[in-house]
Amino acid sequence: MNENRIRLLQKGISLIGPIVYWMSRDQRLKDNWALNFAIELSQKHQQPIVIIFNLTDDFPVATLRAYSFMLEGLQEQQELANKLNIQFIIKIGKPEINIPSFVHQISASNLISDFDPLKIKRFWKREIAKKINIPFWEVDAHNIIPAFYVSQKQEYGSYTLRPKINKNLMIFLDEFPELEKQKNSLDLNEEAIQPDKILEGLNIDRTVPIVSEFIAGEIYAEQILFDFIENKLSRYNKFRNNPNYNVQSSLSPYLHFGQISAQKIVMELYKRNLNDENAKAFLEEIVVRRELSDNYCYYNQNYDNFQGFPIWSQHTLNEHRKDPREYTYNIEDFEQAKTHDKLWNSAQIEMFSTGKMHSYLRMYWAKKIFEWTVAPEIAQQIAIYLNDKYSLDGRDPNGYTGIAWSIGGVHDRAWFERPIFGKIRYMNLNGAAKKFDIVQYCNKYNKMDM
Ligand code: FAD
Ligand code: FO1
Repeated sequence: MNENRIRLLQKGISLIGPIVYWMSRDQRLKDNWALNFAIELSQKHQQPIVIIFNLTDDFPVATLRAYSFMLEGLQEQQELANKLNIQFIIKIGKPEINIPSFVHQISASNLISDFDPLKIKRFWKREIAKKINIPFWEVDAHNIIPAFYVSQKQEYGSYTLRPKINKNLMIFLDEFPELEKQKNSLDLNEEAIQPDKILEGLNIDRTVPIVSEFIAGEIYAEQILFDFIENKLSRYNKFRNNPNYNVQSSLSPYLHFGQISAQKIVMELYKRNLNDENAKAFLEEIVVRRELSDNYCYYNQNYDNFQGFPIWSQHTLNEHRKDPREYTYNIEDFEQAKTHDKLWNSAQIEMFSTGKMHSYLRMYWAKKIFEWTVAPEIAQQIAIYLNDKYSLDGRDPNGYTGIAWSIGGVHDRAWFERPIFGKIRYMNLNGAAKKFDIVQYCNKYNKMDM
């Protein structure tokens, strides 16, 4: 495998013992470079391999909707692991406590983690590194081109990252090795994952119900992928900004939880020689925009606050702080879709009831929260809170970056000046009405009671 996907977070002392893959972001066995690296080490050292997933209920805005989806996926992966003679165990609690104690308990020789730019993950890794003294590796199994390789700095926008991606893409579209039944195994008599039983014991927000629109797991993710390629991709470029057409892939919840690999998705398009404007538009999103979000979160620790915005944007937002607002709402008004704007309320209801809001409306939704709150900092926190609480694909670099784009012009350019927005790109009902039939969209959601 391409060595540039791997980096040693801490050298440590090499011992003889099992290889541990601490699975977190990339919650799948197939098409997972972190697991493939663990298998390489286990074969090289003739040692068994163990996968551990640490479940913590203090993940930001943790809800029943998110944890149920995630646990269904993990249950499916544990069944696959057992077929491959790989132990898959789940621990509940703080990773910075459970991972070091597990490493010591089984006298592991190597610890492998998957890459994630979020602050919470980097904190977990720093704390774990202090408590272990074996080689501690990190593998970017999420991005096609590893975030720590494709660029050494925060990129201005897709136009500066795209050439670096295009230059490297082909060498990182290498075939995934087939998963085989492992020879060595370690009998830890781990319990079978029972999602309902685990959920009962978690301290999570149960007011956000499970959604039926999305069935979790890798098998279902692949079905959605093939359905998208066969039945939607040919209309993607023309209708992707129209929420009345269902041509988006709906893959984001599966990508967020790592239940499907972005690289596999791209390779499926290449395999079919799909390179028309629809494929190009989709690749721009799933490769450039998605990896640009990881770049932003990795190189800008203020990815979730006003300080992360570019200077021009902070300047223009500060200049317009005092502009009068025709409407102002608080978080309850937004959460219950009680604004004066039927389109905005319908988008909120779509997210609340299905766990996923259409891309175009996400931009409109965040920009209007900014327009109808007294300060951009408050707007950003409300948008992050509601997006993370109700979106299945929430709590993700794409979300923090999408909200920073909408409110703080991150990866965007300055537009002509106007009240409240200053030079931040403006969106309104007229703009939306030019793109799609607003009444048709609102009728679909507004009758749903909140
Ligand atoms: P498709 O159009 O089928 O795209 C395929 C994949 O490409 C997506 O799954 C995603 O991985 C990637 N992608 C598409 N658009 C973007 C984008 N603008 N930025 C980065 N990656 C993109 N995406 C999330 O995954 N989680 C979020 O919480 C999230 N919050 C957002 C909030 C706001 C305010 C905005 C403007 C965008 C947000 N996005 C988020 C990005 C984008 O809207 C979603 O990725 C997309 O709607 C997911 O639906 P899909 O998979 O059907 O999209
Ligand atoms: N990752 C973990 O390693 N352990 C968890 O308990 C966990 C909970 C969780 C809940 C909701 C959610 O959206 C993500 C969650 N993640 C967890 C992280 C996830 O796997 C992704 O790594 C990040 O959210 C995306 O960067």
